[in-house]
Amino acid sequence: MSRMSKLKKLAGISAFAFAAMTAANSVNAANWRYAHEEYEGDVQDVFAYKFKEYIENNSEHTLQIYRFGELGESDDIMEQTQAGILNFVNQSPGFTGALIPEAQIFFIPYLMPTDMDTVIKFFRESEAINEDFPELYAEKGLELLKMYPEGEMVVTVDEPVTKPEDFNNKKIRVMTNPLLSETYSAFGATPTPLPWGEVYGALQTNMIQGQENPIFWIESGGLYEVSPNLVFTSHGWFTTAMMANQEFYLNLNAQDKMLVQRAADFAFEEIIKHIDGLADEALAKIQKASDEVTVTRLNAEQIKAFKDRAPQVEKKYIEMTGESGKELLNQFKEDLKEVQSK
Ligand code: 6CS
Repeated sequence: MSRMSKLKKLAGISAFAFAAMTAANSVNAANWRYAHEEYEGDVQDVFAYKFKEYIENNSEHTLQIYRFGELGESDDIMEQTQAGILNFVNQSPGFTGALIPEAQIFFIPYLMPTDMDTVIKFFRESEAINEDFPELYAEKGLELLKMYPEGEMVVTVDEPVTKPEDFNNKKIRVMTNPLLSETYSAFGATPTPLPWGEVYGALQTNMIQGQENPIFWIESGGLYEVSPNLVFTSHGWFTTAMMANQEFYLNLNAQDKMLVQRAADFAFEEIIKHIDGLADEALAKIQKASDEVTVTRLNAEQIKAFKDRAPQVEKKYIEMTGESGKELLNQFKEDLKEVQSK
């Protein structure tokens, strides 16, 4: 056989092999389903679309994303994920706290630092976040892929608040975990747990007089229109978590498991860039859109009055979570100390 015909034959074989591989890949190609709790362009949506971009650029798989309301409330998408109807879900500890009590740790006020670089470092390096939480989620049939911060919590109220007494007789909406209710009781308010879908209407009809959320969400959800007094209390960060149905994840082959992990790492890095400066931009948009909005940044002395009430919430957290919660809290504090000392 001439050299040329040998080459042609080889090329034919490899073209055949390539076609066979591609066919095999497309036979194995799946359309995965992923739901989150937010709207187009919000932080969880950016995360989901970056995850999709990585998956689709690096495999034959495709990802179908469902935003808030398309499949129900946060609790509905979690149920659908646990049942295996959805493959991936982004649910915030604000709601997961009812299922995994330890996830309420994020609602112990003044536990998290306020400085964004320290917060990000903590999420990257913390043993509690990266080793202990995955075990707790696994007990509920969930493969935790990433926990990430969305922004500092800001309270919006019908009148500016500077001390706990100002919260008296005010119903403040909280996400549906019992510890967050304890926090607002400790702050002097009457906590009112509500799913997200009911918040705007409840503020508009004065059924509640306030709520807490990161600034980007106060802007994108138009909350400032019905709750115009923004109070920066420095008491915590809105944290969220992205995970997979564990049975689905464990049944993936090694290559796809790696793909999913890398896609989550990629989306995390992109989200860190995305949230940098986001709060300031959103505040500027709010101030441009409304003359009614007031901004109150509590000073150190005013913060102290709220912070002094944090130990009673920490005590409640330990009562609610027992030994496992106590261990997690110790690890959490150790990790925070480590990142803060660097
Ligand atoms: O307050 C809430 O319920 C919503 N807040 C944010 C920032 N994301 C989703 C969540 O449902």
